Amino acid sequence: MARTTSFVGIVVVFGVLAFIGSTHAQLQINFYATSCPKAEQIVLNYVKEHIPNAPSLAAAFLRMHFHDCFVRGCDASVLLNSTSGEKNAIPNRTLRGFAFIDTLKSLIEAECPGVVSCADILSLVARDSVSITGGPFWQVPTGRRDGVITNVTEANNQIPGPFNNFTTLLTLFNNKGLDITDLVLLSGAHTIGISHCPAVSRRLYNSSGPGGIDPTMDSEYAENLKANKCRTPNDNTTRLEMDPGSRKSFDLSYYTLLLKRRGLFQSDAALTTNSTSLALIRQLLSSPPQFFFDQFARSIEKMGRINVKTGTEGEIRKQCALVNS
Ligand code: HEM
Ligand SMILES: *[C@@H]1O[C@H](CO)[C@@H](O)[C@H](O)[C@H]1NC(C)=O
Ligand SMILES: *[C@@H]1O[C@H](CO)[C@@H](O)[C@H](O)[C@H]1NC(C)=O
Ligand SMILES: *[C@@H]1O[C@H](CO)[C@@H](O)[C@H](O)[C@H]1NC(C)=O
Ligand SMILES: *[C@@H]1O[C@H](CO)[C@@H](O)[C@H](O)[C@H]1NC(C)=O
Ligand SMILES: *[C@@H]1O[C@H](CO)[C@@H](O)[C@H](O)[C@H]1NC(C)=O
Ligand SMILES: *[C@@H]1O[C@H](CO)[C@@H](O)[C@H](O)[C@H]1NC(C)=O
Ligand SMILES: CC(=O)N[C@H]1CO[C@H](CO)[C@@H](O)[C@@H]1O
Repeated sequence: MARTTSFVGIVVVFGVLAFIGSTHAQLQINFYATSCPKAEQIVLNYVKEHIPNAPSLAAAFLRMHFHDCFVRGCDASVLLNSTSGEKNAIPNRTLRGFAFIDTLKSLIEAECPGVVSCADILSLVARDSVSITGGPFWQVPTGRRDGVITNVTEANNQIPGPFNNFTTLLTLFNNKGLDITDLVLLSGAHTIGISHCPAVSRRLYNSSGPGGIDPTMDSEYAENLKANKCRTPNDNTTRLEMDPGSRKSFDLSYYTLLLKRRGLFQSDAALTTNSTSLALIRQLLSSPPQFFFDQFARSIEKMGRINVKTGTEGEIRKQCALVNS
């Protein structure tokens, strides 16, 4: 019995080493320990100083990190100013906080010029801002390099949208090496932050149920949103929470709402349409919140490794909004 256990242990250790060795050799914890020892502290201090004044930015950076990683890997391509860049993509239109990242980058440049990538800065900001607002903490191995290409079409095609069904969502996640567990857990990010009416109007006004309401949405909830939030089908400015009453708190209530048919987007509701996904939601809800935090951390660390550029690939940008000239 003991022998079997240690044998399994050895196989697991070797498996993990082989995995790390083959796919992300150069990302490492505290990559900047000698080249810019204060980098991670500068990020954390800046986040601590500014996020408490604007807690909703924590959500903005979590989402920005996701959008970055899903297009060309986590390479800060989302931060580039370019008329044909990702910032111009449909899902980007509501991204916020670019100036925060640009200023933080300039502070780090002043400390160690040309050393710390914008891709790492964004990954660290996302982690620290969620963490200081009471959400989970996850490891951010560093050593990412910045990309030089940003392509609006890729962003529109590869970032999941609020109208996607379960199959499409899973396909888009699978395309990035993420699985059904990652889809369910990372969607839990919608426990914080805000959205705008265009992401939900079709479910309220232009669907197959009575009053144009999507029959998969709780009708009382839908009526309430129509009366108090998205009062017209074309409202494109009103903001609404995905997790009403709890949008600043990283907790399980997003999943509770899904089971009450009060997920805001079709893509949220879609997570209850597959039995495997539904079972996972139930498991999250019947476990202590720490289980959600741990599983979320596991999935977002995985997301942070998508197609990263390391070594001599890409560049270390001088300004996050511009490719080096
Ligand atoms: C599963 C597919 C996903 C879809 C279809 C989706 C879609 C959306 C949409 C439509 C919004 C609202 C945008 C607006 O109207 O302002 C939003 C907000 C948000 N999303 Fe997602 N999302 C998905 C997954 C994720 C993931 C994986 C994360 C992060 C790990 C994430 C984090 C967020 C956050 C934090 C917000 C609030 C942003 C803010 O307050 O500014 N989402 N998402
Ligand atoms: C990038 O674009 C933003 C918004 O248009 C602007 O505020 C910022 O100054 C630009 N950054 C650079 C380096 O051009
Ligand atoms: C952007 O990506 C699309 C889809 O992959 C591709 O067809 C297009 O040529 C790319 N645009 C540029 C400017 O590279
Ligand atoms: C999901 O959406 C895709 C693309 O819109 C569509 O082709 C597919 O038939 C849908 N799948 C289901 C099960 O509804
Ligand atoms: C409902 O959606 C269809 C298809 O997207 C569109 O043609 C129609 O104009 C919409 N109706 C309303 C009232 O928005
Ligand atoms: C939002 O709606 C207003 C008024 O209907 C319209 O003028 C504006 O162009 C819309 N904005 C976007 C981004 O669709
Ligand atoms: C749920 O999704 C998984 C992964 O795609 C799939 O294997 C399974 O057949 C789906 N279950 C149902 C009931 O659709
Ligand atoms: C933050 C940002 O750059 N948003 C842009 C997203 O794309 C639209 C056009 O589709 C631009 O108008 C926004 O400025």
